[in-house]
Amino acid sequence: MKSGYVAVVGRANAGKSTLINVMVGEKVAIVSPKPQTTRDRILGVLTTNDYQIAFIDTPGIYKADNMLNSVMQKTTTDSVADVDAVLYVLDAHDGISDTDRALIKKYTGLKIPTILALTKIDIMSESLLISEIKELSGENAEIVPVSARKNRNVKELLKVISAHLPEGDKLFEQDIVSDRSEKFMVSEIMREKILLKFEKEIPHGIAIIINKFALREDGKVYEVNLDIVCEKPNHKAILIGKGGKAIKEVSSFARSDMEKFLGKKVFLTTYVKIKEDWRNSASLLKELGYSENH
Ligand SMILES: Nc1nc2c(ncn2[C@@H]2O[C@H](COP(=O)(O)OP(=O)(O)OP(=O)(O)O)[C@@H](O)[C@H]2O)c(=O)[nH]1
Ligand SMILES: [Mg+2]
Repeated sequence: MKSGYVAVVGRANAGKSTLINVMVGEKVAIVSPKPQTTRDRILGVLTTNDYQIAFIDTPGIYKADNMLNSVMQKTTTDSVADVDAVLYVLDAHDGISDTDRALIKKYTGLKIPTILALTKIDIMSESLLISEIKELSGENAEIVPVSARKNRNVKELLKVISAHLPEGDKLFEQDIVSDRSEKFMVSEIMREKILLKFEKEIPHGIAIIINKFALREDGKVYEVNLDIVCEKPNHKAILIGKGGKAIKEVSSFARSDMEKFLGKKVFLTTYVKIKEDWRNSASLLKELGYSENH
């Protein structure tokens, strides 16, 4: 069989995590319309009779303007070392930017098979797609147009990726889909609901600390106790809302998704805490799990 690691890279918000979730067939990474949703390297594994692909989801390429961003960008750079193929995800409906051109040059120059997934074709014109394919046809890379949202041409993309992988044994057990713990996913679900509900800079300055993640003795209910860390007192006030309305609403959405994910009831307690400018503090980044070797 064929097996290997595939780094999934591209600009922030291109649709990398959505595409990985569809390819793997399970939600291994959170998704939102805001750039910089993914902060960590996350593995999503797809196993079939013919191949096993270990996708490495990465933080999207974005101008680093604080220490957290720099750590995220390093995570992405490091993720491309030693992979068997690179899947460059391009938001085709947004057009090819100079950043895309430079990044595609960089990855195709690495002498690793590179596949360009032109995604979001469900919301764009065919003529734009054709002109983009023409422009990219000179690159040393296979081009596959897809829609992750409408699950269009994803099987074709998997065929192309697997064809580029070396022959080898499975890297993971048959039933493994992610390298992340349930506790990590629970904290990510909380962050996803905040990304979806709140506007402007607030969601980007949020981190989650899980204080308790335990199954009650009856085996039916998970007790989850977490802190939502924000950067400023006015952010805390917005997160909590009038009479606690906002935090109640966002916690209720998160709880419902956590229950779906865990297959059990969840008893969720949330607190909002302030850690001033944590995105620029090396020690706080470490405490919050965003150190470089994370
Ligand atoms: N219409 C359409 N929207 C999509 C498609 N794929 C992703 N999206 C949307 O694009 C937005 C970004 O998706 P993500 O998967 O979070 O993008 P990402 O590249 O992982 O972003 P970062 O983690 O921030 O780098 C979300 O609102 C998705 O719903 C698609 O095929 N079609
Ligand atoms: Mg992502």
